[in-house]
Amino acid sequence: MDLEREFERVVAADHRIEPRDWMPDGYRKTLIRQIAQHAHSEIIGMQPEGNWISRAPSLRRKAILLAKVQDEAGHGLYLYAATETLGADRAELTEKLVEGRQKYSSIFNYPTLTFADVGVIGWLVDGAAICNQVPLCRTSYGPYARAMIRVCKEESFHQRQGYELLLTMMSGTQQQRDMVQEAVDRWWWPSLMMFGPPDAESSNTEQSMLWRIKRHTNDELRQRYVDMSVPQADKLGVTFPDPELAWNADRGHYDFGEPDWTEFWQVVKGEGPCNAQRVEHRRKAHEDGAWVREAATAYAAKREKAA
Ligand code: BYC
Repeated sequence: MDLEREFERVVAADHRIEPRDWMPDGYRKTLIRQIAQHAHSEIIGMQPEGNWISRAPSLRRKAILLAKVQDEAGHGLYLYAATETLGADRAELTEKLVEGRQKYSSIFNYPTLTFADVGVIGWLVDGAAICNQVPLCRTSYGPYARAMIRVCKEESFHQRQGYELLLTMMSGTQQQRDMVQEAVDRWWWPSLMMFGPPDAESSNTEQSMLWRIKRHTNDELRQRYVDMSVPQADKLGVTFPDPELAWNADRGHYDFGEPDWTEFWQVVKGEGPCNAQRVEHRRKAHEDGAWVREAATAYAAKREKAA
């Protein structure tokens, strides 16, 4: 009982819960679920952009994209390490991912059809990620909060590279401008879905807010993201495919239309355009990497024996 009170006191005081502190089982389980989903998203998220590394239009763009995709791998690793501080087993989490028993972000189940998608992912997808993850730097679990600080720094760099790529394309030919607009049209609604279902349908938000794992609701963050993105779109010279998007002076926010939640749940259930392909690719990469894991384990064992 004292332990529970101490846990509540630490959370209420906005201090951090650390790995060896007592925590309720539900808190541990929710964290493992959210952080694992986040880690899987970073790792699966390498695929849509990785698809363009070999076809980047210049050496500069190739080097930038390679570095960005590598950063996402790094984010996945910090996050898997954070789940390990909660007692999760990394290999088990990967198994759950490839068997479709654990989720990853819906956004990565859409295809990247043109090079403009690389810019739009940087701008809109990393932009949504930042909006969602900056508050997570104050999440109540210490290792997750600290991982988020570094991740957010890198994500903001990613967002700027995406925006810079798009600014370059927008000052090019009409065909390039059309490519950018077409990519924005495809990614806008899926990027709004990244924040999760509407608050009324979000099964975890209430408890996660009480535990200060989440600091804002899904709808609050979605609104913040729309408000942040509209001026950026204006500056870039593109529009969002939403006839209901309009400034509401009374609310001091943009009004916007409802994402297609039927599509969202289909994608979450595994029926999006690229779900099967993404998971299969991850499964194969994991299998192909077995010899590296075996060699690393054998090397570590040999060093331990020698020491
Ligand atoms: N996609 O109760 P809710 C990145 C699930 S990586 C799929 O609101 P919660 C990046 C949810 O899991 C982006 N599933 O859930 C990487 C729950 O199902 P379960 C990833 C979704 O957890 C590379 C159910 O729906 N970012 O940015 O309170 C390159 C009900 O939802 C989604 C993170 O993971 C979705 N979009 O809130 C570039 C951030 N939304 O588990 C960029 C950390 C919801 O009960 N995560 N679901 O079966 C979070 O902040 C929260 O987990 C969410 C969802 C806001 C995503």
